[in-house]
Amino acid sequence: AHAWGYAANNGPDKWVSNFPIADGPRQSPIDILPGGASYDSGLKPLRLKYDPSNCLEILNNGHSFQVTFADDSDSSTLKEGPISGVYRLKQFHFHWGASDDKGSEHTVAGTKYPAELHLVHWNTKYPSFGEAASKPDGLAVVGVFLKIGDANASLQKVLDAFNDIRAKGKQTSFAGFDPSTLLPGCLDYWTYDGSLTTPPLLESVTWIVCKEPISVSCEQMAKFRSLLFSAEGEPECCMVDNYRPPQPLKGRPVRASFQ
Ligand code: BO1
Ligand code: ZN
Repeated sequence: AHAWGYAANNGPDKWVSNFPIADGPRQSPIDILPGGASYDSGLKPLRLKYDPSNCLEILNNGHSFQVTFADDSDSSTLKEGPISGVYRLKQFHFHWGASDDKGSEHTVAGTKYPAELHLVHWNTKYPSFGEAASKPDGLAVVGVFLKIGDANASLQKVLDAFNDIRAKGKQTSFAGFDPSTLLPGCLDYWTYDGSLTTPPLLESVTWIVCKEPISVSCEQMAKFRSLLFSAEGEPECCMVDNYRPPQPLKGRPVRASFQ
């Protein structure tokens, strides 16, 4: 059996053979139809508290790159919004396209953004990320769209580490980064119950998708595409189009925190 990926022979259409939950009732991402989302006045503002000293390393995992955080205390957390209790930040990563006309996982009335940031948190009512990842209320992922515009100075700090993580399996220390600097000015959001967007596709994610995109320059988007899916010594394969397309909503409600 071959490992999952984003190529024709192992991409999103093939995942169901090894991960039958790919056809499950609460899969992600989805196409968000703003007119189909209901404003819920009971949805609270997000409370994000991130400690830059929890930021540890940056890793090319062969599917994306991720920035990993120490999650052994409640110092970097997400509270309120649509969730109850305390969720800890574990990592953030991105999905992007081969060109600027595609790359996001969620879409808004069919509109694709060039990339999407995911800040991944786990519910501390469970003992670890691994245990939380299989529970219906185990994870909360904040999604932020990237659009082409002004260069993003905060994102540039991340991109400047890419020389050291070009190939799959490479990692390097990445200390002192504050992920709140990647958030849009307005934290209005849509929320729905969904899944991990990569195998194992577990149906454990409360999705919180910000309405407002952040800006990134086309030169910065080009830098994402300089990473490799491949490991050192293998034929070079650019890391692009590492997104899953929208999945059937199957009657799930999508709520908006804003009118
Ligand atoms: S996503 O935010 O839905 N794209 C997403 C997809 C997959 C994971 C996380 C978020 N996977 C998990 C892995 C674990 C790993 C964890 C934290 O990410 O299944 O093995 O420990 O990095
Ligand atoms: Zn993701």
